[in-house]
Amino acid sequence: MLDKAELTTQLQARYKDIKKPEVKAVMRIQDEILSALRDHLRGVGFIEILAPIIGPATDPGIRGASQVSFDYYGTTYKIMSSMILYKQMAVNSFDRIFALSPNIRLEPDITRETGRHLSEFRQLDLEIANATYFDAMAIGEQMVTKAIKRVKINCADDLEALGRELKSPKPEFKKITHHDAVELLTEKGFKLNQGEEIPWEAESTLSKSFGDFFWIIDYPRTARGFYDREDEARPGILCDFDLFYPEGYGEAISGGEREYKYEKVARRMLSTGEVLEAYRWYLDMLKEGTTPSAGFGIGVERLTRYVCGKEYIWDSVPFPKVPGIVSP
Ligand code: ASN
Repeated sequence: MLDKAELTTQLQARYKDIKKPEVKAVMRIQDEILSALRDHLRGVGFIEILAPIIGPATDPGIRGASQVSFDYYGTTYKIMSSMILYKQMAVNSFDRIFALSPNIRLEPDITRETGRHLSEFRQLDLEIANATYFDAMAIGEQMVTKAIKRVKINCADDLEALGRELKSPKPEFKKITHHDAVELLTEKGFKLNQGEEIPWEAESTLSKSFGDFFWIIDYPRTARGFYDREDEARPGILCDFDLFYPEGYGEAISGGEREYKYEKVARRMLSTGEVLEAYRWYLDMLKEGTTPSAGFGIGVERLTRYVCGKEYIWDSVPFPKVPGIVSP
């Protein structure tokens, strides 16, 4: 990997690199991926809505990254770290919605070394009214499988130019619980705790050891945001999931069933030190009664990186914003 100074020099001259055939091939593939995802979702009854970019509150569950706040006519506003709260609002209007959501997360400098973090990225975020997390996972695997199929057909030349031999995923993908994933990784020598998120290196190791996409389900409450629903029959366990790429590419999708009861959300928020007043419109909505839902987001640049077989995520986006680096 280039060091910080070299990468800065490279990224500051993006106006040169963007003309390169390899960069153009990635952008054409990205266009195909976006069209395929949209076509698939419209075909199964979703409508596309416009994502919010700013608002009084945003997603706090962003694994150590910082949010960006700014003054909005005398009120503190946030740039969306994810539009999760708004998705829960949108399912009161339509049963199946999706949006291409731009997100800002100021990731720690060190995450540059993972090759899979950007401080500005987009996720295709969707939400389904009255659905279970298994319904959402089924949509996720069909959608990813379709997109890869279309890229293989319509972008065969670009894939070849990039030297990428892209395997066709074979749903249904294997599902393992967070509990079993931690045990498996402990056997491989990782020092992990059951109540925590799985660190990136461990995720990559798991992702290398599976031959195809796979799901980790049922994360512990202590590892996730207040919006993932806790299973009443299994206290401490959430009805949620992540999808992982094979070949060591790590996380693809993150989502779950949503907590929609005011008292539960307020209790979870208070337990992690959130100030309820900051989430006023959201809590007012829950108090009034909101539609239960499940959904997820899939990082567009990470999907592009996997499909194109790129080592670094900054080679999977036209205008990369890499943690710690100042560039166009
Ligand atoms: N988009 C994710 C979801 O739907 C949330 C996130 O990005 N943290 O669950």
